[in-house]
Amino acid sequence: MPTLSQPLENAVSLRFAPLACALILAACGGSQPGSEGATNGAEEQVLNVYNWSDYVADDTIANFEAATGIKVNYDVYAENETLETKLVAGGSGYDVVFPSARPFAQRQIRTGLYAQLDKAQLPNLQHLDPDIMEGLTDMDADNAHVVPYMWGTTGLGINVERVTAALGADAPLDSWGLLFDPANASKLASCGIHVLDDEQEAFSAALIWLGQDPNAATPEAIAAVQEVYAAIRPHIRTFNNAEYKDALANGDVCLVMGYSGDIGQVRDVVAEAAESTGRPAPDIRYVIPKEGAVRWMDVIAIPKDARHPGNAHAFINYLMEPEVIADISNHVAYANANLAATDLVDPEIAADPGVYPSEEVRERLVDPALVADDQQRQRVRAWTGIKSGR
Ligand code: N2P
Repeated sequence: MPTLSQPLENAVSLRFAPLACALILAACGGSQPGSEGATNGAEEQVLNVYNWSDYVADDTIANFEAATGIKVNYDVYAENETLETKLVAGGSGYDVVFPSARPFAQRQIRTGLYAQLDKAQLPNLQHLDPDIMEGLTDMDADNAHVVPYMWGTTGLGINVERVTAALGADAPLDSWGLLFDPANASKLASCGIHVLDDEQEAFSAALIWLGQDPNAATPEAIAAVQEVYAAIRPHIRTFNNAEYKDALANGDVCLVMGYSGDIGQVRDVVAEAAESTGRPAPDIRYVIPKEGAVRWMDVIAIPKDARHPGNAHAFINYLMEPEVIADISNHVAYANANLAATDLVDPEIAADPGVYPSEEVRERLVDPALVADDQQRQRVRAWTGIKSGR
């Protein structure tokens, strides 16, 4: 398989510029949450946002700034744990954050890390899907602290030509076995495998492959997961939640465990770049494996110690504008929770089964669950060992 051409690589790197910023914040103007800006009444016109990388449209922040006069300091992260560490330490300076609902926001609400939302300042709540809102009430009574943002699944991102070149035409593209069966992983090692550095997702994926409860955290389940990864560890190049996108787009790897929309973004970037060079686009595919997958939801919240809660409410309300959130879904290839935005989502995205899985596939999706603190600690310890090959 020829490597991608220089112009294509450049186009890919350009498109993922915000991703690079996630890694080198300082070089991209990512500031420590500051307090510059004019004041308006009691609250200065500043908002400090901390979000996942590549999780808004190119113009979302600029449009909000233009509409409100509020200056946004926008930083990004790639792991829930990074956000959680800052929240727990306190004094993060962030006014709006985007944790995954389960088990992260669930735990963070319990430990009192978030402010209660003032719904009078959030009239656009009326647009949100009542079923999704209801589904969050077991972890957030009365939807008092978090607003659903985007949801997706965790599955496999595949460069189809390169994987079938390595494994043959009958490669199990629809199965976690592509990654977890050492017979496959060993043959894919040279074209490259990346796995998410996401203990929650990576543990559940291995347990699903084993046919076990994806949220199990017993010593036996942890040992079983360790065994799964030990068998393929020599074939995994790295564990990461952001660089894998560039790696898949550039042809540095042929198989990744990844978040659904991230793979959709890679597919779109590669297709656009190929179009501009007149070369055929590689077939980059997102697969929800037949054995099942985790469905996650990311939510928006205001840390308890936020210094700009009024601006935070204005931003959250802005993100619930149907046009704004539809534009974000169109850009990041994740499904949103806004019913009024449904008709505004690009037909291509709306029809993408990787973004909106069919009823039949949805039956195989599972939600992450909060496990006991000591079990969680054991899982995290085991995950650290898995990554380092111990
Ligand atoms: C955005 C990835 C967010 C998905 N790049 C993880 N919940």
